Amino acid sequence: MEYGFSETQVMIRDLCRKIAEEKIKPIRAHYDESNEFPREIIKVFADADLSGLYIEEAYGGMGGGVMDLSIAVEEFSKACSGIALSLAATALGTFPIILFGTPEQKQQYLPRIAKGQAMAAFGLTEAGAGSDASGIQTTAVLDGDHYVLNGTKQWITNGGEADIYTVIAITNRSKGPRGASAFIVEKDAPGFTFGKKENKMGIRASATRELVFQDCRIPKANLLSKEGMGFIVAMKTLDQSRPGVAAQALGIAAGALEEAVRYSRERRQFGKPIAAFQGLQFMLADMATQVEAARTLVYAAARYIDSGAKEVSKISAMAKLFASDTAMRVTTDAVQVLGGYGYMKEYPVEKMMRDAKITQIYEGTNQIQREVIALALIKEAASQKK
Ligand code: COS
Repeated sequence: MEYGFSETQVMIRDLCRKIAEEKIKPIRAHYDESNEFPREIIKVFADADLSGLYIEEAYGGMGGGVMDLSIAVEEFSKACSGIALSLAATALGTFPIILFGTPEQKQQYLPRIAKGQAMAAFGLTEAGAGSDASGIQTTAVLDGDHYVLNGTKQWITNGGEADIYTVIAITNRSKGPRGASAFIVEKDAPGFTFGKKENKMGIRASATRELVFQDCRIPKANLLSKEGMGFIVAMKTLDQSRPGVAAQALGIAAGALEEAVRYSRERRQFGKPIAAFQGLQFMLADMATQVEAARTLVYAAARYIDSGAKEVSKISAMAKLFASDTAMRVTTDAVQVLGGYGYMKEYPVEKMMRDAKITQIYEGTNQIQREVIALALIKEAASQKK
């Protein structure tokens, strides 16, 4: 199926599929095992002109949107979602600049990201502030021409590897969520260091680190939008980025389905391929139907965002919720189809099952997604009554 792709999107899909097959599949087990960051593949993305898929052409990008990014993330995630995440997490760190940056800020940062010369990351979460994003403690205090940041961000994807960080910090605690502000912090800013690298269950090719700010001085010009807009910057960014997590989950599920179908045609028991047994056929049929339903919702969300629609929180959260729950179910079933072999590291489905789990957790747990969806429903109903 072509899913109504434009010619460019078909090209992006085919190119990413080729890279996934030829460059990612052969190395995925190594990076999963070693917990190292796959620098070599970042260069492949850049050389293939894929780093700036979602960045305006005026800033050196390809001028696509969330849909083009989702196509790439899906294809790469079929092979390895940890490796694909370096691209998606750079997009997460770049969206605040795309959405809220001044022309000067865009000119300063976007071309480097678009050309693959710089990676980005997004710093919101802290040890005590996960779902409760407005509970962050990191502070930013204006001192002459600089802001001075103090605090620690936790579990930051691309941490230590990225060159450009968008960071949410409190500038006026008495104002609650309206007291947060968003900043661009470069890796070499004085007072900015990195904490321990996490040892994770899945997506192990992805770097997850703490960001530590100790009297970190950044130019005043690195404030994004206005003081007090940090929470809104964060929420709008997540609205834009959640389809990327959904695309990652979709890719994982689709990759696991491919493995399950292939194996069930090869594996023989009781004198015939296990694909000939109806119990297994029903499992494969359910898995495929769930993958297709997730794909439809992910593409709908991405296209809706790209259309310039204003209220995108609901569909974005729905896509993330549905695709990630699908990834968990489908990968678990894929392990079941492969049986004892599925549980072994020689086959990729056990890794896919481990990788799937995080998609139900990060960029807002699926409990938070349900809250976002319900709040949007209530808001819509209230506005219809007026
Ligand atoms: N777009 C624009 N504005 C938004 C918004 C959005 N998507 N979501 C919330 N806001 C606004 C609200 O309208 C409100 O504005 P006012 O101050 O004018 O009333 C303000 O932001 C505060 O919103 P709210 O009261 O709903 O904030 P809560 O603290 O209750 O938080 C949730 C809402 C739970 C939805 C939010 O904290 C969240 O998404 N948490 C998960 C964070 C997350 O995804 N973390 C993962 C790590 S980041 S990779």
